Amino acid sequence: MSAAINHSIHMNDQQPNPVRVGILMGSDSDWPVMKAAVEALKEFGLTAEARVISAHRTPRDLEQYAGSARERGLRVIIAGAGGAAHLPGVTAAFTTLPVIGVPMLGPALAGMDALLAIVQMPPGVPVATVGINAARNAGLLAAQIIGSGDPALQARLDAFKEKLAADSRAKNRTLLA
Ligand code: RP5
Repeated sequence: MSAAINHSIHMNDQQPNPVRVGILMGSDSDWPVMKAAVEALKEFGLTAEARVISAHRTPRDLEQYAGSARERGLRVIIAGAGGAAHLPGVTAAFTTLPVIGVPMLGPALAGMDALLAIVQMPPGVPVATVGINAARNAGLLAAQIIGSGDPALQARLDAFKEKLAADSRAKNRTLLA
């Protein structure tokens, strides 16, 4: 293990609210969409770290990041990419942590290129794929994955679902008015 990773593990474990989710994106141009995942996680008191790492431009950095993620205390990785969109799949190749892929809306093919690239993983290397640009749902899914082993977080997720239902039912009152 490199000294940098060792230091990082130590620092993360010392934090009162350690980083549990890694948010990867192929470029900083993905950030305006991907920041919705960070915001969703914050609603549930979860801390994320965001990094620009590209499966094509910096593949060795990706191996290092994904390969050390579990040791550093991460529980889920969310990866957003557009176009050829190999980032989520290659991340999943280097870790057994759950990986959630966010297909980014691109200029050429309306995000269908990224959606199909991310969802069509080979047997044995799953990526949980959310909708095109659906970074908020990726953050919520990451919270639910972590919450499955955390009763306090589960209670917050239950309250969130109840509010979702109440807000939905309230729409009937507007229609009837
Ligand atoms: C993809 O290429 C990235 O995820 C991004 O969506 C896109 C363009 O990157 P930039 O040219 O903006 O750096 O791999």
